[in-house]
Amino acid sequence: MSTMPRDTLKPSADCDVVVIGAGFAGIYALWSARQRGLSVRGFESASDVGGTWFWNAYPGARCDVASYSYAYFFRDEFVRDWDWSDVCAPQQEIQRYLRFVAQRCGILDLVTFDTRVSAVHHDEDSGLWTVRTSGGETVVCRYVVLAIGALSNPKAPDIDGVASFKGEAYFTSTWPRDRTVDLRGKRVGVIGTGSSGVQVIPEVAKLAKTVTVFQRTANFVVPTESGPMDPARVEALRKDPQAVRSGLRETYGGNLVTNMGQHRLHDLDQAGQDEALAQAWAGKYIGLAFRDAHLPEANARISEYIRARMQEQVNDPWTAHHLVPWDHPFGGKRPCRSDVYLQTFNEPHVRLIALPETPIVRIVPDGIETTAQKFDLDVIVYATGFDAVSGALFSIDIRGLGGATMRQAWADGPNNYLGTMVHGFPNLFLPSSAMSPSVLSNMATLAEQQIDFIFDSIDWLERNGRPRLQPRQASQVSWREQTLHYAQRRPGALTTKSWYSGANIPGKPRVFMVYCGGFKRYDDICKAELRDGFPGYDIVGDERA
Ligand code: N01
Repeated sequence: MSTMPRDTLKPSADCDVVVIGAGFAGIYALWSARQRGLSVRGFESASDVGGTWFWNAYPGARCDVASYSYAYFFRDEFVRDWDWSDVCAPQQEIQRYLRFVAQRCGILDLVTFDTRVSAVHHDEDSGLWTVRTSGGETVVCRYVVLAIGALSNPKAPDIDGVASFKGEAYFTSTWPRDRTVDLRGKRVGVIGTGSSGVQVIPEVAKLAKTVTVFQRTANFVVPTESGPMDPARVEALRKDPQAVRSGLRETYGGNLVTNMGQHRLHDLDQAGQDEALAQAWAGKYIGLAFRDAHLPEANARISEYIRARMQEQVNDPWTAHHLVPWDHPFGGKRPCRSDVYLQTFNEPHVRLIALPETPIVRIVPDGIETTAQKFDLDVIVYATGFDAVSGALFSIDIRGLGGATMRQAWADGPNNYLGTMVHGFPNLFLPSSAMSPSVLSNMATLAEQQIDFIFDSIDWLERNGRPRLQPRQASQVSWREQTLHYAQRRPGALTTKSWYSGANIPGKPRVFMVYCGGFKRYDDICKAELRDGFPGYDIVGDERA
């Protein structure tokens, strides 16, 4: 039997930080750790960096947030040395960009690729975390950054007979990257008409013999900003990237939008409203044009305007009517953006099936059966979305204080403070998670802001004798209330069925997951915590207490 004193039996850390995931947030986290003198390891389940931009390699995938601000700003060289080909950059280009940044930052060697993290367990005595991987490796560390993304766990299709299909089946969320999927001359069925479906369907239609689109819920589809980058705007960004970086955090959505919120619709007469709406539609910024877009009256007018513009683009009246969302207001869930989606339904080989009228009964070996007819198909494309936020989190066995699991902590839905930490899980950080500005902001700006907040917090802990930080229960309760408060002010947020509130997954607790109080307000609250010594947190082992 060992006679070693108890202290020497405690595990010691292999490194200061483990970062899980190498997308936008993970790459910046790895760089930040090293920059601040911390030792760091990274794990990534994919074979390369990119996160969402690695996996969602479906035809037509591109960013519908403008490249002017959907990029890193933490080093001037990334603004000055990278040329975007389009205001809405395609998926392959964004993935190349992320590799370029990772290479320039010298963080690729820190990451073990093709490796999934299976467990992350806290040891109360030592205050350390043990990270276990699918490759059988164990790493002990002080801090864990779970940069695993909000939309990284595909939703399993809840349709009978999925496994029985004998043709080819593809998910937009895990589209093959090692070969070209040949859809030429094939009969293709696409299930799902969210942002991914809206982008993939026009591309499928260019090649397939027939395209049958199975739509359960129509979505708002507004124009994209796609087109060449404006050299004057690029020049302005390059002049002082750090000023741009600070400026992004002063906005509502973390975006550089020059034409945002010029009017209040309410202040204009009917003719003035018509003109302002037409300008906003032609300028491709209708979602951001009006200061009172969040008020029910203005929102109803904007929704009505977009529905009319959508219907105009489709020749067949039945199809036009069914492609328009009548069940929710604009912004109630994430609007889709495309300049070609609606017109695709004017092609003779493209057909819309409205599932509320004729639901899918089952998938059969050679196609899809609805209550009205059987569709013979060679290929099924699932654009059926994600088990957002908690899906990816629960795929890892996470245990905090007292061995409590993250599943237990989130039994009633996501629960955290400032979107980044969970009570009972000290020194474990969750960028891009629930109850942050999330997808209602620019995710690139958010990644930099949250990673800065996380590493400023870690710096503070390192300077103060390495105590452990966890949010107070009361802070979580209040943060959930604040998130709900702002959601209540957003038309349709709490009444529309969407992944924002977990409503796309049967049985998932309904909690609105996006903080709609605006990026600036969010950033100010984070800064106040740092400035005031973390009043919303418990600091375990703080020698000053
Ligand atoms: O997923 P979704 P997504 N039977 O959940 C349908 C981001 N993104 O991958 O609405 C029939 O929006 C489902 O129908 P319903 C963006 O944040 C960004 O498209 O549940 N249909 C819906 O139509 C976005 O919000 C970009 O009735 C079924 C669709 O599948 C998020 O990713 C591009 C079904 C799923 O839509 C998710 O978008 C792409 C079933 N059993 C995505 N199950 C950018 O450009 C599901 N559906 C930045």
